[in-house]
Amino acid sequence: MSGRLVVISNRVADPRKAAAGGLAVALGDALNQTGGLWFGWSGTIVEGGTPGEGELHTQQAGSVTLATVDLCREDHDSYYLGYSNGVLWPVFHYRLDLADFDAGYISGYRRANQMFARKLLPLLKDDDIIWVHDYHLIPLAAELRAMGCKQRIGFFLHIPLPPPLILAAIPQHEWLMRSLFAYDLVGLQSEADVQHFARYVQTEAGAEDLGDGRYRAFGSTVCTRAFPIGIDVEEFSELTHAKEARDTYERMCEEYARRRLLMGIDRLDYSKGIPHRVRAFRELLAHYPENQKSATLIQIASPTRESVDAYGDIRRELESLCGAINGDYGELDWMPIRYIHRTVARKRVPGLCRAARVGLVTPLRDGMNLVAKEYVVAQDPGDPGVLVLSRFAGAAEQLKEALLVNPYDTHGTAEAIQQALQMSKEERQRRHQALMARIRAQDIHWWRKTFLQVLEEAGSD
Ligand code: ADQ
Repeated sequence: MSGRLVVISNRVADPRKAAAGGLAVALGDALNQTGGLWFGWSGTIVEGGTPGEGELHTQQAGSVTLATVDLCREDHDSYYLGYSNGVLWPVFHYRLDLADFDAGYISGYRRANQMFARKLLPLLKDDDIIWVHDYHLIPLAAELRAMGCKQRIGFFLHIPLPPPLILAAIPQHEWLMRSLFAYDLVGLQSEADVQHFARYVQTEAGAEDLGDGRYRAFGSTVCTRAFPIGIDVEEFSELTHAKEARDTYERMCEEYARRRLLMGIDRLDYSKGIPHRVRAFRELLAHYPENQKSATLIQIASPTRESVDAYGDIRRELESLCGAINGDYGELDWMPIRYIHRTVARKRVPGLCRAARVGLVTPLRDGMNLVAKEYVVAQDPGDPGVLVLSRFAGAAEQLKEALLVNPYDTHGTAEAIQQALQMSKEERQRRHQALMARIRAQDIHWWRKTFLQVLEEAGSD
């Protein structure tokens, strides 16, 4: 890469810390190589602060500079809770019913993006390459350009881009999509997302298709491509064989020696389809009673965005559903569902995955879904478990050897789980091998390198 890398995302992680996770580590690698800058919200909310104002903090993490800005309560509530997580997140996940189009939010979203641009601009160098992440920051490049920023700027959307008619329900849809044309490159998770982008700009904005993913509209040209995000396969394999994961695996095997484990691990988000999954498990018990007393579903759901109403609703729904199933089917020595509302230490996740005969990854809609890839990597290649994957996860475009399901179809999902539980070892091995090859070929390092390479080329037109 010719210039310094500048990463901008809503939250910033110290890449030196182990708990930072795959994305922070992968971006941290690239930032370290170029002595880069990572910029975002500090996580601090200032009560009674002035809207559009926030203190800038800088900190050195090895050769990487971490620069973060505080948000006042009003900006946090409208930019983060209101517009990002109350409008963009639900609509981009096709949930118009959950969107709260309160007119007040958009001004806070713009104000926070303008402030980020204002604070970032003096920190930039002429040959920097800027990489903006996710739906919180869609208008950031347009704000930077309005302030005279000429550097190459790329954007990656971690969540799905919905079809044009769904997008058009957002009152500011045209402004949002126009904002994307201030970037040199817009990266999306899947080919389906790229098609939605192309259809939107052609039908709603009369864009000209210049070929090779390039579109001209709103007086600018942008390049759009799919860059399916991967995981750090080496790091996750090492984690799988480290002490904490091995201990977890052994404890699970001991505890559930007479059972077959099914596992789900997600943030407790309505996009993840957890109640649908639990209903499919109930259907499995009802329809294939041989699984009663033998199959146990462990569902770990970490608390997330609890001050947004829809998240309280899903929590209550799940608690009552799990309670009802355990009440109806449970025995003195067997509970069908173990529901745990907590974040599990990252080091233990591979051990849990490896102990599960079936990995249930059944979102109603998901940009990619990294749990699907983690589950596969954590398996014992000699005796692997089976991944049951929603066709509506971005990962389904790559992971074709999983058992693909429609999570809205409770009966169909139950049948797939039964098929997974009965699958021969040879078939499990064959599928696992093919999945591993795909996950390895497009890991997180491939994702980062490919995006940055295309961004450099896109900028040199
Ligand atoms: P998320 O919606 O957060 O990410 P996902 O891709 O599944 O979803 O990543 C979640 C990560 O958190 C995984 O590494 C997983 O192991 C971990 N995790 C989840 N629940 C946990 C729990 N209870 N305890 C411990 N760890 C837990 C968004 C998009 C996705 C996209 C990613 C990356 O919504 O579609 O794949 O960004 O682009």
